[in-house]
Amino acid sequence: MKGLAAAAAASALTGCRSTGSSGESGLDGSLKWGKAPCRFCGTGCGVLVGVRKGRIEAVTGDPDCPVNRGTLCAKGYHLPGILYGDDRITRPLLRKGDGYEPISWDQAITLIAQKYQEAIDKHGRNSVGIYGSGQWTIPEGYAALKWFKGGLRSNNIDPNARLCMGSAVTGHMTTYGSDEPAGAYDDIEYADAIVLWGNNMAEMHPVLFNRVLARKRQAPHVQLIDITTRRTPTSAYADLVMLMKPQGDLAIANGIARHLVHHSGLDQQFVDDHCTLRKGKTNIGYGTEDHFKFQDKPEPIDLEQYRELVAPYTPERVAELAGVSVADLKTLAEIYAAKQTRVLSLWCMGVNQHVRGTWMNNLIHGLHLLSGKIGVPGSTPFSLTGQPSACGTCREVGTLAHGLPADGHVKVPEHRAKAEKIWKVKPGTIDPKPGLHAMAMFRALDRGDLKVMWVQVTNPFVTVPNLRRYRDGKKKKRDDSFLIVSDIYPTPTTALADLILPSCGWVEKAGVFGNSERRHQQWEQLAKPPGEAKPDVWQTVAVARKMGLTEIFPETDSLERDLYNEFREFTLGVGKDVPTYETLQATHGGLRWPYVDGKETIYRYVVGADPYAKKGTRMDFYKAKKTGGRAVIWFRPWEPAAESPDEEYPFWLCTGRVLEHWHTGSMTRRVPQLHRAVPRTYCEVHPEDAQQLGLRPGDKLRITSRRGSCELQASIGGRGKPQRGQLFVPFFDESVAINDVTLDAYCPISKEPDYKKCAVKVERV
Ligand SMILES: Nc1nc2c(c(=O)[nH]1)N[C@H]1C(S)=C(S)[C@@H](COP(=O)(O)OP(=O)(O)OC[C@H]3O[C@@H](n4cnc5c(=O)[nH]c(N)nc54)[C@H](O)[C@@H]3O)O[C@H]1N2
Ligand SMILES: Nc1nc2c(c(=O)[nH]1)N[C@H]1C(S)=C(S)[C@@H](COP(=O)(O)OP(=O)(O)OC[C@H]3O[C@@H](n4cnc5c(=O)[nH]c(N)nc54)[C@H](O)[C@@H]3O)O[C@H]1N2
Ligand code: SF4
Ligand SMILES: [Mo]
Repeated sequence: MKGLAAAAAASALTGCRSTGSSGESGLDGSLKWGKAPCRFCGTGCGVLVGVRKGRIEAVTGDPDCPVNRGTLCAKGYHLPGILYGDDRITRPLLRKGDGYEPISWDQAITLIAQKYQEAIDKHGRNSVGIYGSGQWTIPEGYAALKWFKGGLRSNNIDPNARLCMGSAVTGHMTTYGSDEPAGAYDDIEYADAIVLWGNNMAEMHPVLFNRVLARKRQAPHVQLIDITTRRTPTSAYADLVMLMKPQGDLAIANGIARHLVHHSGLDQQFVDDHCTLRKGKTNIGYGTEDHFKFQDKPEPIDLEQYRELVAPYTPERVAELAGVSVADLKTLAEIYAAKQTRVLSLWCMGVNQHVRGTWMNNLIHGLHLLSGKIGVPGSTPFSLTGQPSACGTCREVGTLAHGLPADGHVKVPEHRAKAEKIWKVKPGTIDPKPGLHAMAMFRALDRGDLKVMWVQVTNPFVTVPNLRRYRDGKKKKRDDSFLIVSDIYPTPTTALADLILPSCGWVEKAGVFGNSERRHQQWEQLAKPPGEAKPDVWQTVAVARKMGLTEIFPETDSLERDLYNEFREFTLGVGKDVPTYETLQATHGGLRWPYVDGKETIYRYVVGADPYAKKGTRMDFYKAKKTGGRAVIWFRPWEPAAESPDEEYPFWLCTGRVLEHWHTGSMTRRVPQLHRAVPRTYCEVHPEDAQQLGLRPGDKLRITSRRGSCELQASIGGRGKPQRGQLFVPFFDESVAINDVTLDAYCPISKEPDYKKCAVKVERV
């Protein structure tokens, strides 16, 4: 595989580098090269794609992309295979009895328009919804947002990124007044210590993890700390592995904060110059009830009050709450306290998929603000993104129930007015009330309140928690319910659809993605789609136009270019300036915003590095308008998980992923090499628990929670090693509905569910 890639790389250099943008489609029979970002994880590796006669023959890492500098991970090298499974959906399919019949695109578009209009006429604009994705391209997400909020006047648009980056968004917004990180991947190359707060980087962000390992090789003093509930392949590279109890992170972070303000490490000058302190509500609930509502109430506090609030988090108490040793805690606290040590904190789903996810995000940012470890190369809190464009499409475009582009919120009159002006719709068009967030949308579907729903580039009937409720909800016979699903393959979600639409995948269409470090990358259509497959953006716009919204979606020769450039208008002058589509077309490896005067920004908010940062000594938190340009250090306490093991359900269940597969496996399980590598899911069990349960590797076991159960094989001493009393199951295998077992409790602030913690029992089958 690697040899093939190296050969491809050699020819790619001449075939693509010189053109600066994509090659041609290779229709004349020669191999033509084009550029694209990888369509998997939020790392955002640049890929060179070799196409002959409209079919991808080779891929290689783009040596000109600063993210990956020519490398790829196993999934990246198998990108072509994900498009060439033998059961691609090639025609629109309408449910007829128990089966489906093919219909034309014209019939499909007319039917969707009619279904949406009927539901709106009969039940109001809140009876319809669209559920999208962090795998949407920016033009796809922007079109859906504009159609819904500017056209249908409904705010019921939310993406799967709610299940993933929701807490990162609320974490950034409540800390800095603007979403997305201050730092960039460049920080890796300057860090003295890299602290992972609950992420398995070796498997989930492998190419970025390579950069971490390279940094360690170049500078052997660099420490890697893995705070985790389970030993993962990442742990093998760590200098210190802190195995903690689930939910123990809240205690650990407070313990370090206590050390900083009671002992050493507080950067008083930085806090005085750039920060302000707050506490919020406590005992905030878990969102398990329908119609759950929560509004935080920030209260200003001073440093003395903060000191008192964190005082109870003594090393002994933290050790008890988190199950870690006092000695390890001290080591970690001293890393954050040491004046000269540059610390990079990284995190992903362990922190975000958390019933106190916003709090955990606030706490990690807080450690860096208290110690002044931000805005210096190598020192920064950096939230890793899951999907390729959760940042670009969901967070920057604002395809969230409350969102508008560039940090906009439907509640804010000026944000609505700006959108109405750019969209050229009547003032007052946008509904000021946020719509249904992801979990609320699925609950509304179950209750029958949501009549028409379109699902694009996501597979929710595998991936939402407490799945049985929502699957059964969709199966209830209702004459007025209509589910549309756009996908490239049949999935458990298309199996529930009333209408299935064939989509173009990855480079079968043009697009733009935005990765974890604010980098936008554009690509052209390079390969031929199968059958009648159409880009998702085309599908959305066709329906909008059919519903009479031709003024907001005028005819054009490039939807992608026009929609992207229109989205760009929102970003200009507000510190989120993205380049034009044309600039991105001519650039290899993308550019990071704010992009001003032809220059990208690596270190956001840093005076001298960010063109918007003008005031202040070192940093200028110019987006924190509500707090007078000061970043917020939050006091957030430890609170228990929504559900903890008890006598009846004595185990913790954690769920997640493996290196070879992407989420529900719809794509990677169709690549024979990846499928063979990990053909079925499994349940990791600690050897001593296994012995007590009478389980040997490969034995069948049943996991049961208060919500559901499933059967799968035991893995003992495999790739990941859970602690005693804990289990781990990857969710890539659609034949095992592990989400029937998980709990739909969520962070009351971000509404992101906690897939990492629920109580289960296990038995041998
Ligand atoms: N190969 C591959 N790569 C991917 C993906 C994929 O499907 N396959 N998906 C991408 C996406 S969308 C995402 S979101 C990311 C996910 O990337 P990660 O978050 O790295 O991976 P997960 O397997 O979801 O989560 C595993 C981590 O959760 C931590 N954890 C469990 N409980 C707790 C807790 O109580 N507190 C804390 N702090 N941590 C806890 C564990 O320690 C473990 O390290 O991966 C991205 N990359
Ligand atoms: N138990 C458990 N559940 C989880 C999580 C967990 O850790 N544990 N993590 C959550 C997180 S972080 C995430 S991000 C979600 C991910 O959850 P999903 O988004 O539901 O999972 P994917 O498999 O990525 O679904 C993407 C779908 O889009 C299809 N597709 C691919 N390309 C295209 C295209 O160009 N157009 C269209 N229309 N379709 C396309 C694929 O075939 C696939 O069916 O899962 C969440 N669910
Ligand atoms: S690290 Fe992520 S973006 Fe890079 S090749 Fe692998 S899956 Fe693709
Ligand atoms: Mo994710």
